[in-house]
Amino acid sequence: MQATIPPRPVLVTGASGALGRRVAGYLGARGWPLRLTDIAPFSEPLPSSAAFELADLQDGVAMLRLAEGCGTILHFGGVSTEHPFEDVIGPNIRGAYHIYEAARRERARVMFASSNHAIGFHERTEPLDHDCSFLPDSYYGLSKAYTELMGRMYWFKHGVESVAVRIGSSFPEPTEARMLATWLSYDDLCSLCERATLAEVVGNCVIWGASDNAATFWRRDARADLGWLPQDSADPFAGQLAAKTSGNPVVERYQGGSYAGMGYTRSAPLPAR
Ligand code: 15L
Repeated sequence: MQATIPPRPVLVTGASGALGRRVAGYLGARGWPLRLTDIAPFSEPLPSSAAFELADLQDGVAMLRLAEGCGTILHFGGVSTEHPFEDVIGPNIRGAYHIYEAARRERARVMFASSNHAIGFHERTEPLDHDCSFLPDSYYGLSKAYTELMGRMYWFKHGVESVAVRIGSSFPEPTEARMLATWLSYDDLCSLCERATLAEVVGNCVIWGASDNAATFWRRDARADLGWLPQDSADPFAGQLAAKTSGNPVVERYQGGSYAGMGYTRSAPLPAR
């Protein structure tokens, strides 16, 4: 069967990171015209349909130029773990603004690599739908929540479509008990990026970025509109990982796990919700 190739190039930010590289390799192997960018060099052979340019998300002019003619921006760039506020704000907030401005100018769609840390202070016992309240567990999670809101503003004000993927834990395989709920396989991530690009209409929607895990914290989202169904599951790892917990009650209580526990100074725990 002939692979579907999007009519306009796809810009991938954060292309040199662990997830960006995977996605670039997967889409490049399908012959998609790709523009890859990152502040770090691309360490793997470049797909033949791809061009790479070193650039900083904080350089708005560079982002406008890179996005020229693109139909979709897969936005993986920025800091991808918890950092001091001052280190997060430039790449993740100013950077996201440059991406949405570029999308507005090009009438492009954005797939934003958001994170479970935008809602990480929800309890693990509380199943969430896509329209749950933001409850960030870190400066990093706050930047993800803010960028999701930015996407909402650009949709209402400018008609820029975006898919915010609240990625759980995307690694080669799950490595601890929490990931029995949050794990997203690389293959499921890549097929999600493909569907987020090819789906006819996405509006402004949220997807829980997790594989088909029985232990999930998450329920309803817009995956049916995208035509995306995860194929992998953390379930086969349950036997070996179920007992692999942190022993820290804050970390074990909240969906964001260790991010909720980082720098935690509250003296008395909040009552259960
Ligand atoms: C994330 O957002 C991080 O990028 C990743 O390194 C993991 O910490 C992941 O969340 C997770 O929650 O497991």
